[in-house]
Amino acid sequence: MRKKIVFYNPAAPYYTLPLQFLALASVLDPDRYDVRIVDARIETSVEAAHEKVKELLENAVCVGVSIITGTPIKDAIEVTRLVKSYSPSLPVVWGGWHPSIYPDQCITEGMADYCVSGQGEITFLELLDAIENNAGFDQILGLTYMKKNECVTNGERKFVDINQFPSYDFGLLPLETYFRLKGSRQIDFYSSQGCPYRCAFCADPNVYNRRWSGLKGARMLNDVIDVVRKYDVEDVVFQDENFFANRERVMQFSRSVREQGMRFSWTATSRADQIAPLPDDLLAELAQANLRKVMIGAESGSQEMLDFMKKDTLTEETIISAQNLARHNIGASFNFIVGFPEETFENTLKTLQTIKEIKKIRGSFDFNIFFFTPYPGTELFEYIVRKGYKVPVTLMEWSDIDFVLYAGYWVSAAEKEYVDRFKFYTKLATEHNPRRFWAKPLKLLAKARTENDFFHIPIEKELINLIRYKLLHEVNW
Ligand code: B12
Ligand code: SF4
Repeated sequence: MRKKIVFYNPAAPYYTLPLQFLALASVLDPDRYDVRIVDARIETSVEAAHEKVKELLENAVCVGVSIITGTPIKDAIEVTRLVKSYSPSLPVVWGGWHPSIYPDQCITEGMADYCVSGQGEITFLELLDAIENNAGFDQILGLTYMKKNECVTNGERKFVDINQFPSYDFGLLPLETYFRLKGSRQIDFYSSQGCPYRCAFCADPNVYNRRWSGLKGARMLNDVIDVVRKYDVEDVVFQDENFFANRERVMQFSRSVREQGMRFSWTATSRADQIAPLPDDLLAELAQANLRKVMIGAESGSQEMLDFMKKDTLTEETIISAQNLARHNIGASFNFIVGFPEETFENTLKTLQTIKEIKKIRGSFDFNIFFFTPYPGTELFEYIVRKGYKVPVTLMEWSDIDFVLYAGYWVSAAEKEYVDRFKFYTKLATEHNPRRFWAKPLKLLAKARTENDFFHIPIEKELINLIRYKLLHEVNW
């Protein structure tokens, strides 16, 4: 009889497909294991998600929980407690970005029995074998566990080329439910793992040691086409750390998509120094292959800050990227980070200026501004610890951080407010929603404000905040 593997994705307000479980399931023998995925994000409540887990515990080999740093940790702890209270001897395995960096903490404070660091496929497979056969765990690389009351971490696992792993089975997920929640027949896809760059604010260089591997052109195309056809998918979002890391691979994919007459649109992650040097024929090729949007980690409009965070890009490249994409009618979303300790307000203003320039190039280009968060396992985390700044220490402290709204305590309230108002008015000024014709006067006012950098007395912002919380939510400021 097949044994159950129960995977749990902690609660969060997003509907991205839990690709990590499809990756782990891809290496498991389906004749031997019955993989069940409970995603608290698509359940009616966290309680309902926990109830589902409870019902699945019988005949399970283990429960696997995936965790990124921040609020998902809280639910991970709760579900682990729940499993322990109903099936005390059933192993609970934690994996993902937070356990990769702090495996000991996740075991000693989070009650996990095992933690898997980094790429999880082979480690998890070997762990299952060891659990089922009552074998030892010392040889399983990438694993942390309790041995005779001591938390031990085995050696690091070598990064495996992802072409060696089988294709994902998207049938393991209730895709129609995700489509309904996402509002379109959109899937997320993972075509490469890791990243060769060294950005000091990012955990990737630590978790994957700057290694990168991507599905080869033909395999990638087949896998994507397979899922697109099978589930009538209209849009594919490549959630790779760095989709454009290998230009030849991307161009091969684009050419094949066009040649095969595929109609789905797609979105992918990139860097300014990957898009800026693209010649017009390649940009045209991408546009013809229905590249809908590129998500660019632009990070800053100040060269000083880009150098500080080791982004290894130039501010001009951000602008050239925007011009390139606009010329070929490809959408874009630019991510920025401000509020580093010791970042001057002048540098923050340079970032806001860059956003204004991007918006002038194409009003519909989107942007996000995040306040710097000292992610664990990053070079800048070590830096700010050395500088004496206070950072989260315990697992519970890490779980208290809401990254989306977080601003370090070193950012003054006035600076935070200025950036928030800039974000609000710039988005409102360039928002295009024909249904909201009544918002036109507000838009005009916002335009005047952004053009003159005048964000005092934000009555409209307060009003919208107060009266139309829903509207605010829709516009996604
Ligand atoms: C999609 C995505 C999102 C989605 C949802 C993420 C999610 N899973 O919940 C959205 C858009 C909502 C999002 C939001 C954010 N995200 Co995000 N996101 C991603 C992204 C691009 C893809 C995730 C993915 O599907 N990967 C594909 C799978 C196959 O890879 P994987 O998750 O790493 O899984 C492998 C291993 O980690 C391991 N594994 C994972 N889980 C498990 C579980 C078990 C049991 C085992 C054994 C192994 C295992 O095995 C897998 C196969 O090898 C990643 C970057 C990336 N490419 O991974 C960033 C990433 C996870 N996000 C990150 C961040 C920082 C954020 C934000 C804070 C951004 C922001 N400033 O707002 C927010 C807030 C999240 C929150 N706290 O709630 C960081 C996490 C850093 C950290 N320390 O946790 C990442 C790594 C980006 C980065 N390079 O910095 N994100
Ligand atoms: S921020 Fe992006 S480019 Fe930089 S190391 Fe992380 S994944 Fe790579």
